[in-house]
Amino acid sequence: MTQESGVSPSDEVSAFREKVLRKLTYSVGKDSASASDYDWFEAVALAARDHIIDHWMECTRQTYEGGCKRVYYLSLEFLIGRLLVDSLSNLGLFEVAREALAELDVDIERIRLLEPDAALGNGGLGRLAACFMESMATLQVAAHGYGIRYDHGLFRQAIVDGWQHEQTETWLDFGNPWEFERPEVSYLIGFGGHVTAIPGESGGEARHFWHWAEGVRAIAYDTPIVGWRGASVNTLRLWRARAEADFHLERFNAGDHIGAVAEEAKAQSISRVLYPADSTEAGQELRLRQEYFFVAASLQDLLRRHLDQRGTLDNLPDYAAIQLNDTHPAIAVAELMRLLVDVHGLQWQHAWKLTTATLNYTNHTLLPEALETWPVGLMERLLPRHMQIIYLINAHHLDSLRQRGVQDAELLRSVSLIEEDHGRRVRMGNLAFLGSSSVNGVSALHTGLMRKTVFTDLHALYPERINNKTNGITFRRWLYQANPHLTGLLVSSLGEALLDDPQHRLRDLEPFAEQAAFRLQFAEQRMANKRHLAALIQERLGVSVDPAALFDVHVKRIHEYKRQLLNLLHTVALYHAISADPGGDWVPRVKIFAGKAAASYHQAKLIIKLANDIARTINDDPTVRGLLKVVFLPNYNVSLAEDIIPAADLSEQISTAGLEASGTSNMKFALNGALTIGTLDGANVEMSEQIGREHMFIFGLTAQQVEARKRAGEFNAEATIIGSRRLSEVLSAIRDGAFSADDPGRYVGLIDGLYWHDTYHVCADFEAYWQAQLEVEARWRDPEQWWRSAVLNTARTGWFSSDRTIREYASEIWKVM
Ligand code: T68
Repeated sequence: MTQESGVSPSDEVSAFREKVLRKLTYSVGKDSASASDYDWFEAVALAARDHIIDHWMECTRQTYEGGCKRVYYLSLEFLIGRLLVDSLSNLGLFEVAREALAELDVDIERIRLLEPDAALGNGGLGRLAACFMESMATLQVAAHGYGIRYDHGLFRQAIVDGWQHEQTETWLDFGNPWEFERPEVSYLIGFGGHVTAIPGESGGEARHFWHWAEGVRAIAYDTPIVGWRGASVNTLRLWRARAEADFHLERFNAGDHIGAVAEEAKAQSISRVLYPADSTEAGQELRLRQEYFFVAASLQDLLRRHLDQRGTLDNLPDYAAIQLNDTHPAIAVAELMRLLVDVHGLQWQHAWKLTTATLNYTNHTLLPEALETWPVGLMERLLPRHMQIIYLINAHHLDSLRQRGVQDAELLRSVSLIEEDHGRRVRMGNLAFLGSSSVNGVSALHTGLMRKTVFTDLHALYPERINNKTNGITFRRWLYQANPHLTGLLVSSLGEALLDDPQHRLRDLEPFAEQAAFRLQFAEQRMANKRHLAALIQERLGVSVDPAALFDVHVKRIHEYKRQLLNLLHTVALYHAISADPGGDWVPRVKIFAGKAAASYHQAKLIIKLANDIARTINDDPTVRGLLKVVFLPNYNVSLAEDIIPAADLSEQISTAGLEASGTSNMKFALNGALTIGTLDGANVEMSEQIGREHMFIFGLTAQQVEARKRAGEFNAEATIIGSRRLSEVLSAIRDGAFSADDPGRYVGLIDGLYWHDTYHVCADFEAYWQAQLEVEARWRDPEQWWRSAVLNTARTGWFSSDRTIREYASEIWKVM
């Protein structure tokens, strides 16, 4: 778990102990006799924070004095999880803290669990941002993360009678020991109103003035992010929305008490919750407000910092690189132009050069429903000046193409910033593309598809712009902290140096895969994790599972394209097979599911219910004799992932090929020694190149084959179903209510949908998946081969370190290395 494996020097331990006691007394206001576990947690966090602050100030000073270029990572999501062990471990203080607390009769393993997860993200995109922040601090890339300090992060998922219920998440209820409120760092962000212009002198450019109608204050909250061995400390600056005091006080004084409060509530709603449902018009508007709010505050903040230090904006791109995490901050293109032209008086062309040289954009999805567009009417109402700027960018863009001889009306339509077909809308992807010097995808396959599909025409016009940066994960959290057992084994085999350069040194593990004694130790370490997970399953669900069984794990957001349904069909097929031959030589398996569905995504919520229905039926069926168990663990989050992933034997990465941009849990599982069953989708493709296909279970249609079927309109699965007795029986059982006696019709629509329009090719891939699962069982029956593959998975996953990814961003996009 930490780099200090031996005993900690006793003076360090006693110094830390004293520090914790001081924090407990003077910051928490408790004495050790009356302190609750949470009080202890807070005291330890504050003690750790002191250590970080020393490094933090030093780093900030060095960056300032060194005058180096800074990276700004703009993201509407940072899925951080807990920070206590992360911070202590990166500071080399975890063992010190453990011993210091033990002397005080406090168990660090117990108090660490009291820290709530900072769940300011939905899934992979937000977790990637958190991994990147840690890697940037480790690699001493001077970086600021910018986002929103949501009062409520992603909802807490409760499973009631098998159905998902969303509950408000309250991570700030007991305060947040990691953050610093900076009331002095605040900006006024405008919305609405109108624009006036005065003509430029002697034919020059006109000057525009945006008279916004409503002002919301953005207040900074800073969290220090410490890198491995305290290498450097960067800042995550999150904005909280507050009503502008003068605004509502005037109304209040004028007697409009309700109006004044409403004003305040409206302003504060901007940072109230992560991603409000966007299916209603009101929700959409709030989302756009969030996007503009944090972009405007962040850009003002970084321009102020730049001007303080350089006195001019002319060299902005030499000292600042901004990365837009998906299109959510894409309004930055128009806002930076507005700040440069309207506020700082730069000429349009000059401003455009600076903007495009400073901004870069990462795309995370090609799913049409996830590509952001905003109604022109809404933009005009909320951000009237930005809409003008977007029109002007578009006019320059289309003019320059015509000048280059592009006449094709169809092409011009497709690369325009405005979509004309379904009511006029602003295409944020195109805006981000045009406003950036680099546009990247997150895996080789995904980047290739970006060029061929969503951005095909823009790519033809700007062939240099799209590039690939395959995702990565931070090994500090996902190996050292999540899996101390395995980390200990790796360190004792490869030496301490592994911890400083796992990306390259893990390869040295390869020869160990051939040693029976090592494979045994490897399996034993993982068995400890499996016992821990089994206990957690027992505690949370009351289901007992055998740690010796094959732990087959499918955890991620619930989405049709991720195909949890395909796994459930396999589960039922296996159940049928076991029931038909209960005395057969079956591989005992535990199917473990977890994940949240968007509150408004009915089909995904139905799939959760189906998983729970299937789990209940199978777990209660005595003929199965425990050979197959199914569990759905509620409230999947970063902390639960840290418990589940190190205990998995089989990692399910079975999305419809071409639809998962990258995936990152696939990397976490492989690093921890699980074998992957997966399609050739996202980063699975590169994983199979690194790890070797023979150490994974690759099956199913390729992205090309999926595309060909789509083009041919092959969505009707009837023939496929008729051709597979196994599949037919599974579908009939589910459809006819075998798992839903209380409501036999519950799954009729779901199953009929598969027959007539199998959008995600679940049926088409079913037989191949079944065969791949048979291979899994064959390998599992041969422990020598299984554990050999497992060790090689760990040994060959080094390339998926987010340190590697960040080095690529730093040298090729940001030019800071
Ligand atoms: C994920 N995207 C990709 N989106 O699905 C995954 N989207 O393949 C990839 O590994 C990961 O990004 C990192 O690159 C997301 O997580 C969102 O969370 C999201 C949120 C709001 C709107 C759209």
